Amino acid sequence: MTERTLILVKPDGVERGMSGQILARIEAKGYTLVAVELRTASAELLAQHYEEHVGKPFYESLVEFMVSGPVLAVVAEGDRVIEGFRSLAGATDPTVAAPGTIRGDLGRQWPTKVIQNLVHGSDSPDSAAREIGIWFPSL
Ligand code: RTP
Ligand code: MG
Repeated sequence: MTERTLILVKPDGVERGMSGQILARIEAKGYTLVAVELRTASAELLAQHYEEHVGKPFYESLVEFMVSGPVLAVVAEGDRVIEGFRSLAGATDPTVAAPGTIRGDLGRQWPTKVIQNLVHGSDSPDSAAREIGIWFPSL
């Protein structure tokens, strides 16, 4: 079933110059880019985006990291793209993410308070609809 997902290249990915190769992997998998925009997120926008994590021990560090530089916000479309991009991204912790995945190939452990793992991908159809509405209200 054709669907859409919200992908973010996080500040570590943009800063390390990996936006292009991450977009290339999304396209190589056969997904279509619907929207791509470089922007610096506000703490307010991130509180909406990471609603499920507000109040967790890592939340403040997560926001600090996510506002530390521009992110590349992407909407991608394709058959089962939500699950497919999560699979391309790999496990949350880049140290154990499988080789072949974005996090497994390009991520490494940083001595920071929060895991810096290059990308975000919506984790369900409900999350995708909610997150696309937050980042791209006109879509
Ligand atoms: P994301 O939402 O960014 O796609 O990542 P995810 O589903 O794989 O992981 P999630 O559990 O939703 O966590 C969101 C992001 O918060 C950071 N995190 N750091 N203990 C920690 O230091 C910790 N736990 C989570 C990561 O950047 C993670 O991707
Ligand atoms: Mg998540």
